[in-house]
Amino acid sequence: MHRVLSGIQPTGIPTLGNYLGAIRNWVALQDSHECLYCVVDLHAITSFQDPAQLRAMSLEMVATLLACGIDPEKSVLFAQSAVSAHARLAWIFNCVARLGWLNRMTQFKDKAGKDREAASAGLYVYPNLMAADIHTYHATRVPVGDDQRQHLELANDIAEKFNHDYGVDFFPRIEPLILPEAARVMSLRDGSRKMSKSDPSDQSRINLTDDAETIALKVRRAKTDPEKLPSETEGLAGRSEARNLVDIYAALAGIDAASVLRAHGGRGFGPFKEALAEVLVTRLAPIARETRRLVADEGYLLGVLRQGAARANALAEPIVKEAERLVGFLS
Ligand code: AQP
Repeated sequence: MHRVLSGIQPTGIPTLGNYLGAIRNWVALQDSHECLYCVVDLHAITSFQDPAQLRAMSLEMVATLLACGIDPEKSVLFAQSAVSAHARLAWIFNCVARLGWLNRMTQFKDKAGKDREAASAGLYVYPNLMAADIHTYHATRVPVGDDQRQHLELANDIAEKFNHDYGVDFFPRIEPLILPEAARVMSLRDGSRKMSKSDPSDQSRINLTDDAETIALKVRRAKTDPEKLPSETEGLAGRSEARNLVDIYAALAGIDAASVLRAHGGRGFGPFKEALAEVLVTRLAPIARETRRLVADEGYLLGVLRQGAARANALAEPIVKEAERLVGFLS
């Protein structure tokens, strides 16, 4: 059975992008794989986080994951900072990865923006920590959105170089598990940018805790173009905003884009947006309700995290100890 690992940053309320690109896939994998899911707070502080806010967002993230269907009995659900093996292996990987490799990472360029000199060193080595998250458990399958594909290739390059440098076959190859539909959900305000929980504009995203009215309003205001919806997928070429809404509908309804256009093509965006809002509300309202219930029970959430950290530590410790021994550390 393949071991699965994935993580999510507690940097805001998870979005529809996180859900369609990653979380729903996490839920589906629980029955067929050994799954570890972590709230990656070490990654979160690569951009400054207010401490009280980070704590609250971490708990809300755990509540949301549980509300989406992560079962803490089946999966190991934990906070990254509670397992020191991640940071120890990340340091070793900082010394294995080459600067030239990191310089090619597009996420760093996107997140650092124009003022690259002011970005944290942590943001720069973020992909090395992500590689450590996975290799700490010898996980071989990683369910993520398409935006993380480049980081997974880097994680394989790091493992290969470690194995080569130390003359071992210790870290296995990993494969991404990316769902084709809605693998990359785009911003509602700009079809060329991905939907992101830390985007300054709340109108750019659907949060998993948005109520029905907010969802309807955001969808109504979503940027589109003056043309009608096409009846065939070829007609979506060069129309990133229209494609995004169609892809979202398709992913939520469990059908392909062609079927969406057969039902809604040839008409303006108005009626389609109404139908889309309805599908969104049907799917997200139960998640929002359950998240609210769980957030009120902090004791339960902390208990889930404690139990998850104990299980994660037991799996990680022997693997990272062995990596440290291979490197030549005395400890
Ligand atoms: N727009 C997206 N479409 C598809 N998948 C997405 N993911 C994120 N945005 C989209 C997937 O969600 C998982 C968790 O992401 P993350 O929290 O680790 O960091 P991120 O990729 O940087 O996501 P955000 O929402 O954009 O966070 P912030 O704003 O904090 O940077 C990943 O598997 C990712 O692929």
